[in-house]
Amino acid sequence: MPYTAGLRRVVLLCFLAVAAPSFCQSEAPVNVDPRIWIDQLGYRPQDLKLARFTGQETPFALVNESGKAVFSGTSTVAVFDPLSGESLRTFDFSGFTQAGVYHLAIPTGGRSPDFIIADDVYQKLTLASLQMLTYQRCGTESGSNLDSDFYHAACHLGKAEIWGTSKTLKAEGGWHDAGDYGKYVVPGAIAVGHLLFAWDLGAKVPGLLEEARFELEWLLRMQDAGSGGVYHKLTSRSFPGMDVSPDYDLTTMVVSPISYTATADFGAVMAMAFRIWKTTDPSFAKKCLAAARKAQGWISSHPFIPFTNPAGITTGEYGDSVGRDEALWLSVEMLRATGEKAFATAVKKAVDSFGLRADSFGWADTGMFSVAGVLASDERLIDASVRQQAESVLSARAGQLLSIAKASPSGTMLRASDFHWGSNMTVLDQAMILITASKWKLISDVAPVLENLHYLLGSNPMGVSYVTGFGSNPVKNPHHRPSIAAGVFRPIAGMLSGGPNADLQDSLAKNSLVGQPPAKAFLDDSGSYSTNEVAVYWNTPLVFVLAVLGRPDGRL
Ligand code: G3I
Ligand code: 9MR
Ligand code: ZN
Repeated sequence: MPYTAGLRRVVLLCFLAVAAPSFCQSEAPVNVDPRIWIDQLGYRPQDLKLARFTGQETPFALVNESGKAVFSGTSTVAVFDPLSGESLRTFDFSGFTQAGVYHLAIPTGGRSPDFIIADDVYQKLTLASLQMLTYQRCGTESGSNLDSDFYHAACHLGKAEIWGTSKTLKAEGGWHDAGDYGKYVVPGAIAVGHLLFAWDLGAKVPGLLEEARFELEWLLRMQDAGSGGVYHKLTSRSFPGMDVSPDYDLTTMVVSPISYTATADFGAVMAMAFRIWKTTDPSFAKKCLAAARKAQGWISSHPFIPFTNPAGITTGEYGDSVGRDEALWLSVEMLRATGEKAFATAVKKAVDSFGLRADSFGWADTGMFSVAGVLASDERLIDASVRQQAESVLSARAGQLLSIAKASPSGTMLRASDFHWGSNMTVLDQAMILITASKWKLISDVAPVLENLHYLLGSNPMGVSYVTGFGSNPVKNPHHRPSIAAGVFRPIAGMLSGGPNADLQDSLAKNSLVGQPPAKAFLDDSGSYSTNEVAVYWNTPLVFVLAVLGRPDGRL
């Protein structure tokens, strides 16, 4: 029988009269309804607060800890969601803004898990997502401030062979990349770039600069003193076993040859580091700028050649078929650091040749770093046409993302074509793009930033929070050697899983995810590295978004 307005009101009143007493639950909720998708951490009071529902039309109530229904409404019309293959309705409880612990309930007795409404709902997660980097530190024993269940002694000490030579360099330092113990300059520099960009935007999270500096100090050791070129990575020849803790990985470490993209990314973040430390630590800042200049010198005198693994090395490649985006980013950051006309000329020449691309803050396509850098540059230095192009490409990209979100029943900016390896970074990359556009007043609507965050924290068809240790149903089995080797049957907290990957790129995914809708192509299994690994440069965009959200005024 179709709901009429009057019938609906009767049902709602009956439901509210009955609902409250039955929600005086002290024990953990037993009737959690998986059809209700929510941010399992919660919501900020003044933000849009929408839950998704895959069932039939229904009234709903927002119920407080004492079981009292404090807000009510009715689900919206169902809209098909191509990401999940479900028809989604929405429970809109945005009108309620009082801080507290709540859950959503529907007349059938189903309910959501508890969640929080509070201004600081993401504060603990912000610090934990940054602390993931501390857990990834190489060369030091895990600190007393970390969870003792994951204690390890200092790892990867001694010398690493430089491939193809008889030379060596110190193996320790920097962050282990991900679920493996390799250290890779390209993603490591990108991760530092995310942190320093957040700092540039006024997100002064305690410990953020210290963490970035730990990686920068290792990056400095990866530069060849003679040529200024930067070695691509420092890894074992092949990946160690999944049950090997960092301090028990005694395989020989090998430094892979210098690469164009490693050198350019290295130079860009060294130039950023000069700007950020020039008043607080001038000697470190000068060291970074000198290294950036040497990297620039190498880039200017070498053609782009894509990096491929050298013989005998089978660890992560981070290959890239295009190097001009990295070279442009380096020129932009050198201009910001030095104000020298030569770099303004280089930027204009590159932009006139192949334009600016508001593509991503990712490890392969770095165009958004250049767009953001151009917009932040001194207007007296940057060519007006370059700045205008940066505004234009970013406006177009942000407008496209907003249109996608507006049309999406999930409220996110995601499309079915976004679900590749590391899709959860894409979720955050889109948020970073919107935040950048908002910073330069190119857009005003930033609600999809929060919707993308809500997706990561539970409002998704898997019903999981993709951050370990956070939410009522967090990812539990990431592809992460330190967590597995610890043998405590839980992972280190605060790590973002790579997320659904419709390309089915590991054997478990190939065996069990065929035919799944893109946002369901996920396995919470430590063997599924193409859907469930973690990585420092997937966590740093999470730090960026949370840190910017957590700025004193709370505005984006
Ligand atoms: O974006 C394209 C898409 O347009 C195309 O349709 C699709 C077809 O397969 O490919 C997509 O590119 C994928 C790319 O990730 C997206 O970022 C590639 O297939 C995929 O192979 C590539 O995977 C990379 C993976 O290493 C394998 O090389 C991931 O980006 C990268 O994050 C991951 O990095 C690993 C390190 O090698 C080792 N340490 C762990 C780390 C995280 O898993
Ligand atoms: O653990 C490795 C992970 O960090 C990489 O992202 C992934 C893809 O390169 O490879 C993982 O290592 C697996 C290897 O590729 C195949 N044999 C099993 C290894 C552990 O799962
Ligand atoms: Zn190590």
